Amino acid sequence: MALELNLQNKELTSDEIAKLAEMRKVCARRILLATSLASSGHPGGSLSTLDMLLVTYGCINHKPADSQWPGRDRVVMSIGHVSPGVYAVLAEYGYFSEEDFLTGFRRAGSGFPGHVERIVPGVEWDTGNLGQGLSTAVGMAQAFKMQGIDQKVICYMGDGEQQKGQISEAMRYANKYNLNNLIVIVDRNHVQICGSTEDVMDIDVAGLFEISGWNVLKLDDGHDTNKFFQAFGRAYNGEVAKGDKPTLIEAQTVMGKGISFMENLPKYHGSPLTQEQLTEAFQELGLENDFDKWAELRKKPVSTATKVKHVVRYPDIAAGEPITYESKTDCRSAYGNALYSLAQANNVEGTMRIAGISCDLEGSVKMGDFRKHSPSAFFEAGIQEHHAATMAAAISCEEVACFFSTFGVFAVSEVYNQNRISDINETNLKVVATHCGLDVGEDGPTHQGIDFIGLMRNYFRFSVYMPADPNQTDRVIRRAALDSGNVFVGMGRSKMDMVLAVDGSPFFGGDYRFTPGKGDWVRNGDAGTIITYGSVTPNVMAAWQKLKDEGISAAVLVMASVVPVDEAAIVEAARKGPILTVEDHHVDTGLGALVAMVMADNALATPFKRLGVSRYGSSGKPADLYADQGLDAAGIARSFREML
Ligand SMILES: Cc1ncc(C[n+]2csc(CCOP(=O)(O)OP(=O)(O)O)c2C)c(N)n1
Repeated sequence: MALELNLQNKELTSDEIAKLAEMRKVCARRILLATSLASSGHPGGSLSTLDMLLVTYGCINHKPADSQWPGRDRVVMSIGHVSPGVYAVLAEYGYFSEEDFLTGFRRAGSGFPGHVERIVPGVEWDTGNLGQGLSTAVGMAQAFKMQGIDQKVICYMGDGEQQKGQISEAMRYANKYNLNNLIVIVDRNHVQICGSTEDVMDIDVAGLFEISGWNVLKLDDGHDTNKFFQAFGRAYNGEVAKGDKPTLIEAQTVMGKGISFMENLPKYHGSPLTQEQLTEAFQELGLENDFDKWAELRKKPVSTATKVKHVVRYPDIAAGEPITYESKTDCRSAYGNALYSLAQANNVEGTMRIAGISCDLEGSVKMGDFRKHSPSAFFEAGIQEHHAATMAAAISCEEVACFFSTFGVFAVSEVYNQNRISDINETNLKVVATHCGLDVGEDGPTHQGIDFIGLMRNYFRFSVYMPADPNQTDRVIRRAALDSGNVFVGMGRSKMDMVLAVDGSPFFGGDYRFTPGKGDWVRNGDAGTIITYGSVTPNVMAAWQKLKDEGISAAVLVMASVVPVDEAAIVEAARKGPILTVEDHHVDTGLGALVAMVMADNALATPFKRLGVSRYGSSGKPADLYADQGLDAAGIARSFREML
């Protein structure tokens, strides 16, 4: 390895300082070349973080030849835009070659994207949307604590970035849960895109961390490798005032450090140098400008040889014994009971495999029994959903099945971009949202999430399950825990009747097992099919009975697996006859839209009607809200008749 620094030493030796200075020069050249070759990218912040990054990788536990060695410390680059600096340093430590980086940077399909991504050996998280990286680092640190693992997490952040509110959420959380295995380094260069941080939006960075309970180490020169080494060593070794708390190193730096005409200019946050400027910069570094040689090499087809598939460890989960409910109950309680049962089957102090996170709604989302059983795996994040969603996703990549629960509106639309970044990072998050749809009732339209399917379908790696009753909820939750990958499970608030088979037994009870991508034919019939899921299923069953009493025999297809959807079952229904979709969701962006798409894709035409929420609901009893939008049994039966 290029350099190994011993954190037991009080300071760097003069040889180490000289070596770091040499490495800086090599890396500064790479940063400038890469951005000029790509005609884009972020040289300024790369040069301001450079010295600290070089020392950090010299100090931490890692194995460049085995970039995903499980025992490694984690470095999360919340400032994903300083990718040139990160790649330059990782190349210096032997993760890949300089040629790989310089010929690939920012080229389509290459292994070196514009913002750091985990396809690059040594990168831990795809970032770029500022303000989320600390929550990711907190999640990793929390997962290590929960499992008794002694590894550190280091998070690099910008000073402009500190303006994001999610960071305050993460700060408070890390303090509350005593994450003393977490070190944050803020690159305090006082510059962001549109000017100085003081002009754009002034923030007392250290003060904010301080009042949130952190240790704060202020460094007057983040380019002084010896000073940074000492501060980093204190933080890493816990030689700080509050040994049980996380530590911030606020390091004063210079944007564009080392190239006289770049220093302190916002322009160079995101502008590469021209050819002439590059020559001038290289003269300052005492180097030749070999731009042309590299530009020639970049004409070769792009190489993908360095790309890695990031391995996330998902635990083997025991599903426990399914519970069958006979009498009216709510899906929320079935979720809470299933989660408790999963904790009993999987959580042993020291190897906790199921974690739960709520945002001041533990009682409403029924996580109480889980918390009592596994207090060290339950995390109350407060009303800080942005942080909680990101943190939960990071925990889910550390051999833990992590359940994040809150109301539908707060679990999906509130944190849409956080979940999107988790989706990009191929996490194993389990979002279980209660209080979806008009079924929320009296709390009114601000609380009635009716857009979750449309939003979730924008992601490429989220399954979406909407169980039809508490028995199906029990089986859906157990299945979600078994499978790796991102899963959303949505449910309403009210108590409901079980869906019964024709013989009167619970359809989803006993031996029923939920299979992703499979619909369930709950009733057969030849007049047409009602396709439904979730809270309105009892109304559909009542409508089925009404129609039957009138001599109309409808089939009922329950589509709890909305993503992936059971295309074959939809095609079968369309071939049989008319289709009515019924859902407690925006009528244009839910299951109805999906069924229409499947029919169009398969060139199938049949009488077809979509029933759903066609305007914001009001505040009132769910039954009245359903009747108001034609989603009660009478309305569903009427629509079916009209369609025929
Ligand atoms: C949420 C979000 N908003 C806006 C941006 C666009 N953006 C990228 S970098 C940046 C400025 C960051 O400033 P700072 O943290 O000081 O980084 P530095 O300029 O020092 O590299 C902005 C606004 C973004 N990436 N994410």
